[in-house]
Parts: sequence; C-alpha cells; structure tokens
Amino acid sequence: MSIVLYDLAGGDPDLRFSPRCWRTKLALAHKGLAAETIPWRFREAALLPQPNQSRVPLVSDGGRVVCDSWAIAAYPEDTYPDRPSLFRGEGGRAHARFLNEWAETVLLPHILPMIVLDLFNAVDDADKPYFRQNREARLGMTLESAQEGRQSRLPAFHTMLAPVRATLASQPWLGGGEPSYADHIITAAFMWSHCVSLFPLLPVDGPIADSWRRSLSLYGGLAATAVRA
Ligand SMILES: N[C@@H](CCC(=O)N[C@@H](CS)C(=O)NCC(=O)O)C(=O)O
Repeated sequence: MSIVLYDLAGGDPDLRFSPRCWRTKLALAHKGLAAETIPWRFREAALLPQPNQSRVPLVSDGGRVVCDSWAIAAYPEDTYPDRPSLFRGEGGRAHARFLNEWAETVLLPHILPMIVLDLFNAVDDADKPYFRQNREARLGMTLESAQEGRQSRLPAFHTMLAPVRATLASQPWLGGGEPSYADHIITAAFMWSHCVSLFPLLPVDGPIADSWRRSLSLYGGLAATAVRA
C-alpha cells in the first residue's frame, strides 16, 4: 500500500503550491517511495485523518499518521533506512534542521508578501475569504498593499540569499555532491512562487539559478512537471 499525502490544492485540484508539501513530495521521491496525493483545501481540516494539526502536509503510511513536514521527513528516513538517505547521518540531519528553521523564520516570511495576491488568486474560491482574512491579519495590511512594489524588494531578497549562493558556488548541492533534504527545503520554497506566480523571484543566473534548474529535473522532473496557475 502506497503512502497517502494530503497536499494543499488551489481552485484547480492539480495546482499544488504548498512549500511544506513540496518538501514532503521531494523527500518521498528522494527515498523512492510512491505516494498517492489527495488534494486538500484550507477549509477541510475535518477531512484529515487523526491525529492532525489542521494543517498539511500530513501523510498516512499503512494507517500510521504523521504530520508536520520535519517529522514527515524524519519518518521515512528512520522507517526505510535501506533507501537513499535524506540527511546522510546525524550531522546532515542537524544541518538540515537549521535550514528548515531558516526557511520557516526568514525565507518563507520574505517570500509571502511578494506573492500573496498571486496565492489568493490561486486558492479555491471557497477558501478566499479565510485566506484573505488570515493572511491580512498576519501581514498587518491588505494583500494588495503587501504585494505592491515587490520589484523594489528583490535586491534585498537576493542579498539575503547570499549564504545559499556562496555555498552553491563551491559545491553543487547544499548536501554536497548530492542533493539532501536541505536542498529540498530551498527548492520547495521556490516552488511556492513558481506554481502560483510569474514574478521572477529567483536570481536569473548564478549558482542558485543553476541549482534550481538541476532541482527541477530531479526524480523524473517531479518539480518541472508541476501544474502552474
Ligand atoms: N510546521 C508545519 C506547518 C504546516 C503548515 O503551516 N502548512 C500550511 C500549508 S504550507 C497549512 O496547512 N496552512 C493551513 C492554514 O493556513 O490554515 C509543517 O512544517 O508542516
């Protein structure tokens, strides 16, 4: 029985844009584990298996339910140790945890206001009132105001990516010679934007752009073939 993943979907059920769900999809593909994905909308907390956090990603593997993207990455790593490793040891796991926290506290919060109106346009119509109210409360302004003038924020955003750029200038992946979960965290953050927005968030050239292109083609082009709004 394959793993079941509850995956945030937009108005188009095939539009899957959640950065945390992308971490999970890339992690499962890295482990060579097939997953059936179930489209899930913001208002559908009651449809998630128990126990849950009213959020996705959530995976069910033979009835065992795991939620939270970090716990989900650790789950196949520890349950299927004979398959390709996401962390390559405890040191790699610890470094990936740092990347995970950086993505949660710095990277994703900087991306959100630059694509939040595009996200609003992509979510299911029935989710729009919740999304607008919740995200406007989080951002402290309207979605329109948050996204306005985003072009002028790009230089500072690219400066913030300097440690990622410098690392990828000296090795092909954050994981070293091969991709690791740390790479999937970064790719997943950019998939958020890639799936819903035409805004050119990524640097057009350089090590991050090169790594992004390589990431798109991993696992049979999993990310490259994602539906875009
Ligand atoms: N710490 C959790 C956070 C999960 C999370 O916030 N997921 C978002 C989608 S990316 C969600 O389900 N949001 C529901 C909402 O905003 O109501 C994880 O890493 O999985």
